[in-house]
Amino acid sequence: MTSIIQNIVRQFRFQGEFIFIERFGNGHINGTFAVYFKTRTNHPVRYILQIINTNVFKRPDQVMSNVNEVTRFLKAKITEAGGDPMRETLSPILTQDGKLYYEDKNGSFWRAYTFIDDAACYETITSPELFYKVGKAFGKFQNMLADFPVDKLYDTIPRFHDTVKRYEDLEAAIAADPKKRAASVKDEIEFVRERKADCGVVLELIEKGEVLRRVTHNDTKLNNVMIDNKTGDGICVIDLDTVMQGSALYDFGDSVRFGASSAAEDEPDISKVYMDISLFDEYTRGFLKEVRHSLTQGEIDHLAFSAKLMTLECGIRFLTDYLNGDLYFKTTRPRQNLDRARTQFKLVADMESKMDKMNAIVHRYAGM
Ligand code: ADP
Ligand code: GN1
Ligand code: MG
Repeated sequence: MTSIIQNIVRQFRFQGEFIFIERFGNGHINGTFAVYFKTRTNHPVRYILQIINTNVFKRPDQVMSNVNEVTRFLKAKITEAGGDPMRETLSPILTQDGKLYYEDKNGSFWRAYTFIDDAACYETITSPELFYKVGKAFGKFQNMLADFPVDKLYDTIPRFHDTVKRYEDLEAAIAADPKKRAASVKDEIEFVRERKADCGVVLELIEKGEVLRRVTHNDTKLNNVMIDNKTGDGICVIDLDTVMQGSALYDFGDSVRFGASSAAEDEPDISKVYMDISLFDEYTRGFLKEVRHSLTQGEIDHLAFSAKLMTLECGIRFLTDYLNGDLYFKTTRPRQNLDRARTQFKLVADMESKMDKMNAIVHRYAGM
């Protein structure tokens, strides 16, 4: 272990004697490590150690304040319901001086969590039942936060799901074209421009009060929920960095975007990519089982549309990042962001052709 990492590990109140550290998980934003310790019982214990991406999160102190408030609130709710507060939400490990994060000499911000054991994050859906359970987990998460005092939350990424702004950011990247890539993605740009009118739909509904502002997760990707190895239930919603005021539509839509796809988010062969309607059905069943009583008619009527909108928005973000030279999302190969954008646009087109079916499914489960 290099002395740099050694120094960072020493800053946190981990139990036991350090054994080793390894890179962990597949998030696109933060740097995640598992750190292993030997304890007196000789049973190794591991923790999650993360370097917060300050290119994405300009105020890591505010991110950690949100995480602290939200996890404390959730722990009380989980305990009240007879659950396990150490397993059903994140538990930050404090630094030696009792802080939620450590700032190192280079100005990097580190934080740590207990490791949720006997559970796993999935990168693809392995059975329809799994996606039903993921839907339930995110629905339950929204319910538990329904009475969270929203004024305690910072906007960790302002206008995060403002699709109109995302569209404008894309136009700005096309105009600046710093890597001279715009000419090679004319079809993708055209695809987005044809859908400009879609971008403001949910924002307008929020303005009109037909869709409510709620405390939501805002990044409801499949690998942001931990699945219990024994029961197969969605045991713990993680990656709480973007929990802030949002819409139920964002959480529903973003889950469908990732989990109902037939292929990986960066699949280069888009002929393999489509939206699996049976997986859409499963997720909708799980999510609405938890939240259908609290949703407005305006929300129910736009759930299917939101799956398309969140997919379009994410595609716009990947394309923008590709044009800007891959500065935001982690990449492991050239053109990965372009491949990601293309899969999203293929999904959007597929959802457009299935929109009637998707709406019928939503209304069936909403009316149960
Ligand atoms: P990112 O913002 O980069 O997506 P995440 O907080 O989602 O970072 O963490 C990345 C991955 O690390 C997750 O997808 C999950 O596999 C793993 N992970 C994060 N927190 C925990 C935890 N407390 N216990 C076990 N695994 C975790
Ligand atoms: C990022 O952090 P991660 O990998 O869970 C991104 C999401 C995107 C997603 C696309 C803070 O999620 O908004 O939808 O990648 N998170 C942030 O896979 O920008
Ligand atoms: Mg994540």
